Amino acid sequence: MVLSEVLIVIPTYNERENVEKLVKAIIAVDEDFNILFVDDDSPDGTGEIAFVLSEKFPQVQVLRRRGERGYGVACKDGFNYGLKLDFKYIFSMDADFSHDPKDIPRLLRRMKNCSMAIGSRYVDGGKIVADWGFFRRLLSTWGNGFARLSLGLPFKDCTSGFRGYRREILKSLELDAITLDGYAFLIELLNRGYEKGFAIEEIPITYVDREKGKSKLSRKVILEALILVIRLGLKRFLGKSSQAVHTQC
Ligand SMILES: Nc1nc2c(ncn2[C@@H]2O[C@H](COP(=O)(O)OP(=O)(O)O)[C@@H](O)[C@H]2O)c(=O)[nH]1
Ligand SMILES: [Mg+2]
Repeated sequence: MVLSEVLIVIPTYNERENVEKLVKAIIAVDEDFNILFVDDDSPDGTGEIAFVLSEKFPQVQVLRRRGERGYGVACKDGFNYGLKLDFKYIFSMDADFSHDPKDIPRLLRRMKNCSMAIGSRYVDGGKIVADWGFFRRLLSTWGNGFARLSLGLPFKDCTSGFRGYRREILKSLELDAITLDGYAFLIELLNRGYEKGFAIEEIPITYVDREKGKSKLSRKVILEALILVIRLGLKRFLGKSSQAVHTQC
């Protein structure tokens, strides 16, 4: 481990072709960034490769989880690790180069004035460079629009996994109570942070589709996010209408 304030949490599942290149790319940006791979016992040996990298680079640590799978839980374990070791700034990013390590300093600079910085594909200046089919594009844009409207969130990209958090916000979000996975995990964290009044900013990024390996996006992940948004949306709506009844009385 190197002495610094920044930890970058990278959940991995079957990313053997990406991890070494990613470590080198992050270190090229700033050799003081610490990197934590949280691997769920990937069958393709990503965990072993990450472990070898951790012996070669003092910046790299590995959390190998056995018998459990999930993007959300992996991030949560990574965040708890960062909190325990007193990191001031904790990032999450994907292992597949969809998120550019060169953007980290830009997010970090903005975090001097806010508690969470979201690498956003949907604000002005942000974009997606991907050969996504109709369904994936629809899912991302409509999914984000639906989450925004239904939860009343003033953010354009609620499902970006490229984020920087100050330790204070992670500490106050009661991470252990969140059991959701995938996009639902990301939406839930954002919603909690917003409800608690933390300053959250979106910073434009260019999201590039992965070149190596496969997406783990599953129907279960999509369904879970949909159910969460409907549940929280209904809660918000019912809360508002009962407030209106009280005001009328
Ligand atoms: N530890 C862990 N990481 C995961 C899991 N599923 C996905 N990931 C990682 O989370 C990141 C985003 O996943 P990805 O498949 O690229 O999702 P997509 O970008 O929505 O298509 C990548 O770094 C994956 O390796 C999982 O079950 N466990
Ligand atoms: Mg990806």
